[in-house]
Amino acid sequence: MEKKKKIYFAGSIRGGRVDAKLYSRMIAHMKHMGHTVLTEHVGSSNLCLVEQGHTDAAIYLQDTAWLRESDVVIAECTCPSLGVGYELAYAEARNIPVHIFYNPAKCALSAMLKGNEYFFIHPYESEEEIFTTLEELLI
Ligand code: 6IA
Repeated sequence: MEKKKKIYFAGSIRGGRVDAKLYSRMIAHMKHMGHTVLTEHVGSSNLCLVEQGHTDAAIYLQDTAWLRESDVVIAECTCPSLGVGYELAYAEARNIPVHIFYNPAKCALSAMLKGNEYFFIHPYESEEEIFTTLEELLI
């Protein structure tokens, strides 16, 4: 029987919300597969409202706890984000598998990610490809 995973989904927040709807669809797809996504808020459309009332220190403590708890990190990195870069290095330091998705037509992925053999890099052209890859790697 396939094992249901605890997934840390990483996507840009203060780095820019241009891909927020894509994050939301990726999160919905992983949940539909029966997995737990610890960071569902990353795909939320009214994050600015929700963000009020959480101190940055509390966010950092909660997110790093979720990272340590996760079985795998799935990141969408087309929109560059300092926070996501930090999270990927944090996961690498703890031997948590990291899968990075990006659209090469829209960005040049940082050499610090693309050049690191630890990371599984998934360039994609269409959203369909993302979903197919997620299904293959989350079994
Ligand atoms: O530098 P960035 O803000 O783009 O970093 C984005 C990454 O940091 C995401 O993958 C998140 O896991 C994490 N992150 C950044 N801001 C928040 C946040 N803000 N909450 C949770 N994780 C965050 C408050 C909104 C929340 C209370 C709904």
